[in-house]
Amino acid sequence: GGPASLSRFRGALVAAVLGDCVGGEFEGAEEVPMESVLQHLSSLYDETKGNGILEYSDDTAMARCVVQSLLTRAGFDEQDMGRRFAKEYSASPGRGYGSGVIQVLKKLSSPQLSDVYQPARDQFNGRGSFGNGGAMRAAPFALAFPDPVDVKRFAHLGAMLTHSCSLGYNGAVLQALAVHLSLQGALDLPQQFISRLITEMEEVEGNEATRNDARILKEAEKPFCERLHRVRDLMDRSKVSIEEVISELGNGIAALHSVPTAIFCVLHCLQPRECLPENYGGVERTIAYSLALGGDTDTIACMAGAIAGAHYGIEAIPQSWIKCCEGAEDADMNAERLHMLYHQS
Ligand code: 8NA
Ligand code: MG
Ligand code: MG
Repeated sequence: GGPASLSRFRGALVAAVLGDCVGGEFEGAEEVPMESVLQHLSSLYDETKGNGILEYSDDTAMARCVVQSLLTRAGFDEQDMGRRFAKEYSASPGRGYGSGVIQVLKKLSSPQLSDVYQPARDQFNGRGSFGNGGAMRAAPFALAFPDPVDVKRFAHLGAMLTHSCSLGYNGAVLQALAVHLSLQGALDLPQQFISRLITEMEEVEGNEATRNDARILKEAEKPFCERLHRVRDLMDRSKVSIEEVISELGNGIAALHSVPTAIFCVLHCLQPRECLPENYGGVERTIAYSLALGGDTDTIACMAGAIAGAHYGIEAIPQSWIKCCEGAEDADMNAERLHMLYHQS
């Protein structure tokens, strides 16, 4: 489809859910042979196997709250979004939330709370979380607001409800920007795509808060920019091993060690790859490759899925995958509603 077509919206929201559901199998695994990934994925095509529904985790649970809040309020409302996170957590606490963020979610349910951003600021002795929990639910911001200024602003504020460290919320801004650009068709020119992300993040990271957090955590002055340059270097190489990707970009629960990684997965899988079945389309390649990196597989596949889905569209997603993933059909319906909201504003 053309820029910001319905197919791209549906692809983004549905593939994010698939990445989360399918990736749960390998979450936290240190090494994941591609053979195991392909075996896991092959069972999804076989509807006769009836291997039950793959459940979604915190990634999708929180993204659903973001979507519902944006749709109900027809824009960003931090009180409403915070309340939805808290309510969702108390209704299903067993979705695999990070161990720190649980404190925030409990405090967010207090009726006495006067500043909805305060619980997040209190995390980790006042330094805030740098986990990828803000980034994993950032895609819907790109689907609600056509103007990149709004995408950046609201992805930042939406992440701040749980992640007040710049290495956390800037990961959410980067993820939302990647989905925004992909939705416009920017992945047709991969070199320009990565250059535009670097240019945007130069500005996003060009402030005192980022410099300060980066210094404390002994990272480069503009941590995400530095990682995006590594992504560009890896893109330019004809052969890259999984081990190199992990050591250059990471596969962990920090936003810095997973958002650039997810972006790389999408870029690397724009073309067929030797290690992946020839009959795989782009979304299948991207999700399979993300899982083979190990580590925080559900979240990396969820973020890569959103970016890839916005590029290839819903037609690239196998129906049989949608049928075995909890929440995938809901995501498809919500994508249509977000598409309307996006084109209204
Ligand atoms: P979070 O805010 O609790 O952060 C995740 C973890 O990162 C924390 O529990 C800490 O260990 C560490 N951390 C974050 N900020 C700091 C800091 N300033 N100082 C020291 N340590 C820090 O949770 P989240 O919402 O960011 O979740 C991140 C990931 O954890 C998600 O992928 C989610 O799925 C979850 N998770 C991951 C695994 C896994 O094995 N990869 C397992 C269960 C849950
Ligand atoms: Mg998860
Ligand atoms: Mg995870």
